[in-house]
Amino acid sequence: MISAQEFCDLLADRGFTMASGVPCSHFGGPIAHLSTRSGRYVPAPNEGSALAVAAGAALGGRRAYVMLQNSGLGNLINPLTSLVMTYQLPILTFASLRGWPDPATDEPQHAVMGPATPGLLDSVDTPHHTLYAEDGVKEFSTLLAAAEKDLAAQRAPFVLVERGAIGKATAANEPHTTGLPAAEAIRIVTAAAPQAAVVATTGFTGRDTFAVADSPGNFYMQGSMGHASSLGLGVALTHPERTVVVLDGDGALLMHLGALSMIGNEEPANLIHVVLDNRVHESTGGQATTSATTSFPEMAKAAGYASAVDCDGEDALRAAMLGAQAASGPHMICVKTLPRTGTIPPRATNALTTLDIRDRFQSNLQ
Ligand SMILES: Cc1ncc(C[n+]2csc(CCOP(=O)(O)OP(=O)(O)O)c2C)c(N)n1
Repeated sequence: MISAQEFCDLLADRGFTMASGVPCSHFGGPIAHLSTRSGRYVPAPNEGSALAVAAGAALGGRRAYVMLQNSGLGNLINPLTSLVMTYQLPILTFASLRGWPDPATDEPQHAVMGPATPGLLDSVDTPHHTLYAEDGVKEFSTLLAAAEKDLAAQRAPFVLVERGAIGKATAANEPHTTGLPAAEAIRIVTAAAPQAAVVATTGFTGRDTFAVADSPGNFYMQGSMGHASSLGLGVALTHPERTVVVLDGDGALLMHLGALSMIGNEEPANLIHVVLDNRVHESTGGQATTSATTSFPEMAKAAGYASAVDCDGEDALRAAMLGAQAASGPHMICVKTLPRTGTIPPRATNALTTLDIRDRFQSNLQ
C-alpha cells in the first residue's frame, strides 16, 4: 500500500498538479488530501465530466489525472473515445477495481463490470496497468514510468487500482449542522405515503430504507448512480394511479441532472422526488459534492416541476409530503440531512437477491 500523500506527491513530482473525479472509497485518501489544497481537485458530477475537465486542463497546458470507480466507465467511454483518444490528449486515469478479481466478494452491481473492466479497455485500445494492494512506492514509480511511455506515444493510459492499494485520509467538509438524520427523513417520507411505490438510490439511502421501511413496494437500485429518478419516472408513467416516491441523494441527482428537465417535461402527476441532501458522497467516505452552491428546488422549478420545496425539519417534511399527495406533480422535496452516526445498516442484497427485489416490486405494482 502507498499512502494518499505518497500517491499525490509522486504524481505532482511528474507535473500532475490537477485532478478531477467522482469518488470511490478506493480514492478517499487522495481526494481528501487534494481537497485541502485549493485548485488541486475538481469534484465532478459524473465520470465523463471529470475526464472532460482533465482534457480541458491538458489543452490549457496543465497535466491532469482522473480518479473514478470502474462502475463509472460507462459514463466516461464517450469522452474517452471521441475526445481524449480522437484528439490525443495526455490524460492519466485511475479506475478502481470493484468486483475484481472475484465478483462474489463484492456487491452484485459490480459483478458484470469487475471482470469486464480490463477487456473493455482493451476493446477501445486503451493501455492499462494495475496497482496492487501489496505495491509500494517503488512499484508505483515503475508503473508511472510505464504510463509516461504511453503518454509520450500519444495514448491515454489507465491505472486499475485494487482495493487497499492507496491509504486513507480524512476530509474536512462542511456538512449541514441543522437538518434530519437520513434514516429519520426516510421514515417520515415512507410513513406519510404508505401506499407509494418507492425507488431508493444507491449507497446508504437504500440501506437505510431497507432497515427502516422495507416493503415489497420498494425498489432498491444498487448501482446505476443518478438514475433513480429516471427509473421512478418510468414507473410513474406506467402506473399513473400509484404514487411513486424517489429517494435520491445530492451526489446521485447531480450525476445525471438532465433527468430534472425530462421529468418536468413529462409532467408525471404522481411522482414525488425526495432529495436527501447531505452535501457529501457519504457512502464512499464523505467527499464533498457541489450541492452547497446549488439549489435543487430552484432547478426543479425551472425544469417544470409543479412544486419544489426545501425542508430542514420533521414538521416541514410531513407537511410537504401531504401537500405533494394532494396536488398534481411532479414534486420535489429537498431535505437537509445530517452526517450519519453509528453503524450503517446492511444492504438489501444481504437478505434479498436482485431478482427478489425485481419480482416483489413488479408484483406489488400489479
Ligand atoms: C457511476 C458511479 N460512480 C460512482 C459510484 C460510487 N458511489 C456509490 S454511492 C456514491 C455516493 C452517492 O452520493 P449521494 O447520492 O450524495 O448519497 P450519499 O452517499 O451521501 O447518501 C458513489 C460516488 C457509483 N456507484 N456509480
